Amino acid sequence: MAGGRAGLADLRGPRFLNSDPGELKARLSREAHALGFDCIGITASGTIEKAAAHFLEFIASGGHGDMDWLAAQPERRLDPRGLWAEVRSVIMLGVNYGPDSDPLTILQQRTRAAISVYAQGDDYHDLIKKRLKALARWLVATAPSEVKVFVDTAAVMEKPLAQAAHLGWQGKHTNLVSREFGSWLFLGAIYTTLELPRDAAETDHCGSCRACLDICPTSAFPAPYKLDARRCISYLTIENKGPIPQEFRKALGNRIYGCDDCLAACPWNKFAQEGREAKLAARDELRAPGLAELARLDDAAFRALFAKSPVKRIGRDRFLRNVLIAIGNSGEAALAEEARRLLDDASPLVRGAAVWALGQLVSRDEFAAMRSVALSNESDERVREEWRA
Ligand code: B12
Ligand code: SF4
Ligand code: SF4
Repeated sequence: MAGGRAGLADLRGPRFLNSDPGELKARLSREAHALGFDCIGITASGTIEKAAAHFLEFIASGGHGDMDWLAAQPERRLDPRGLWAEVRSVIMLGVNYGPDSDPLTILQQRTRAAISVYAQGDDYHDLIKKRLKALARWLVATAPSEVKVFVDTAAVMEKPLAQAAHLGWQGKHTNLVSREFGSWLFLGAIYTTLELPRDAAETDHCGSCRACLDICPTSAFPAPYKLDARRCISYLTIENKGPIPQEFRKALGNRIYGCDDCLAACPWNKFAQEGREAKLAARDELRAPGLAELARLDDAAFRALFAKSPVKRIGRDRFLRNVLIAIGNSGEAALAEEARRLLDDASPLVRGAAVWALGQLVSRDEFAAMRSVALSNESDERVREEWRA
């Protein structure tokens, strides 16, 4: 008997909701906010055709650099149905990670490291995925359907879909800008087989502004709304596996993981609010860590310091490569000692960056003396090139 009653209740709930998708949407929004999302909007397949054409141009121009995964199977990315034929609605969600201070201030402290805002707290992927799954579970229980959740890593064009769902617009720096949260939103998506009421796409509010384009230290924007990822410090310090190309080393300054300059320059940030999620807030030890301390991290210490942080994914060697470029840019002769010690590191990537850093900090004569000794011991061709350069 009890079982019968429960069955009846299950049927009534979804039936009622299915007959009133507007009510379901309102409840979904309340549930999303309760779970910690700061904004939500709904769109569908077939709403990002223009973005799809631009995406193909971007890939054809080679702007994705070594990110082959971005170019692979474009049909999955260009339209949500390419990834999942049954999808009817796309629920886009945002989490505000607005910083509590100006991220550009640290760039003046040349003996300290600038880690981009998004990476000073816990990894947003883990946090948002959990919330997306919780919201998707609620949706399935409330209105029987099938769902898939995505954050960052899948073949989903999150920014154009977020614009189509009214969360914001893709600014000239190519990221989504929100009237409420400025540039500081992480995005996530739920694909569902439900037909839900759609929001109207947001329109562009950049106007004649070009603050983000002008501030970029590596001139990574060939034109407004277009990024050449190969020139972007975020790509160079995170995605790029090899040495940092010579032409960008000085421009990196003390940015050792990602870059926030174009985001921070946006005037729409005046409406931004500090993020409310403690796990995403900056850890004190990652706000302005000393370059000398970072240069001494071995593999175990690196993994301990960056446990739960997105920084851990680049591994100790790539991280030290970045730290050494920042040491070379520090203008602080005392830091030459850290670079000198790393000339013997097991990783050629680290040794090569140490050579460049020393070249910036010691006299020509001192460098020449070290070179003649080093070249007789160094077998890695790329490191030998660094000495000769
Ligand atoms: C690949 C990638 C990168 C690459 C390439 C960045 C890029 N702009 O594409 C690199 C490593 C450089 C990168 C850096 C960063 N990333 Co990233 N990245 C991604 C990822 C995985 C895919 C993005 C993508 O599809 N790129 C391909 C290009 C073609 O897409 P696009 O920028 O949208 O290109 C559009 C414009 O060029 C425009 N366009 C082209 N021509 C024209 C012409 C006209 C006239 C117009 C109007 C438009 C136009 O149309 C294109 C299609 O929409 C997404 C997650 C996801 N799955 O979507 C996160 C994502 C975009 N990244 C994110 C973040 C936070 C960052 C960084 C801020 C991190 C940091 N602090 O270092 C930087 C920002 C750098 C920047 N200015 O973009 C967030 C952005 C959130 C937001 N509010 O927008 C995302 C959405 C991850 C997430 N889930 O939150 N990223
Ligand atoms: S993240 Fe930095 S390097 Fe990349 S486009 Fe923006 S300002 Fe330029
Ligand atoms: S800085 Fe200006 S041009 Fe760039 S995204 Fe913001 S409003 Fe648009």
